[in-house]
Amino acid sequence: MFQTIHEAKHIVLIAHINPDADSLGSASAMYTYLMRLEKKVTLFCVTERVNHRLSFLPWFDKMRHQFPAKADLAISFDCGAYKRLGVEVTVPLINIDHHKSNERYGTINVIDTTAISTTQVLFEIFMENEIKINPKMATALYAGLLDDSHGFLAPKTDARSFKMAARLSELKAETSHCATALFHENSLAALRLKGVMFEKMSLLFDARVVVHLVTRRMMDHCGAREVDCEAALEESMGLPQVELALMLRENRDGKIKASLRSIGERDVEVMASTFGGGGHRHAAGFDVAGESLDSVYEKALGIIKEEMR
Ligand SMILES: [Mn+2]
Repeated sequence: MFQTIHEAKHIVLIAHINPDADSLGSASAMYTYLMRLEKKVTLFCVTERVNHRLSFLPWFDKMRHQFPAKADLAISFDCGAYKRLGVEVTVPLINIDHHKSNERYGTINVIDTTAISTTQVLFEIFMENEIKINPKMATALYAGLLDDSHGFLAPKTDARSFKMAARLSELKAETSHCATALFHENSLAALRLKGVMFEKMSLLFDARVVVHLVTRRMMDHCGAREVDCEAALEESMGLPQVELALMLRENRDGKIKASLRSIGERDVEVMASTFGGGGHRHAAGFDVAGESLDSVYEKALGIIKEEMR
């Protein structure tokens, strides 16, 4: 991987569609490293309205939404599926990720499915190769760790996560800044949407399954963004009996976006894959084009019934 990087002149760092702190944090840390190597670097993300909570990440302002024509290498971060890149990549591609469902679409694939975040994959590569992690890089790497571990609450959180956090803290990561930006800042629109979502939420199978159906109308009424839905979904997993949660949302592009969450033995990645989606055991998703919310719901319910039988 490093030889390929050293030989390249203009490198594009790709964060996935609707990027999260893990994808963008990984790209940000790599950006700093490549600047040190005096490379020409472009931070690319096809999504134009990126979640503003992530604006604390170094190089956020450098993000571009046009893929540069003259690039000779691309590196993708946290993109399990090729289509999540949101662009046709015709140059050599390094695929750095931790999703079990990764399609291995890269020229070089650096995938560690035991890692809790893509920033953990990158952090360990930097450590192994004795690459100096400065405070900017430490903050970006910590952001991905914090977000993907849901603030160190996710079941996958372990000694390896805490060791990484400790090391990044020593390296001057702005840990409390990351926590505030990712978990404490709230918009009025997001809070309003949460209220509406919990009012409309249904509980099925003796309250072991939560369903949120989020219409375009609900989103527009609250002025909420697509990313604002996720918080309510996560919170509903805290209900005492809940083992599985499904959220279906009408996206602005007309697609139906499904998000699944589970705890314990239930594997939502398998469920999502029956719809051509992917993700992790406890958090997965898929999207469907050309169908109504109700028809996707009916199909998803069929799969859930199978699962809960
Ligand atoms: Mn991730």
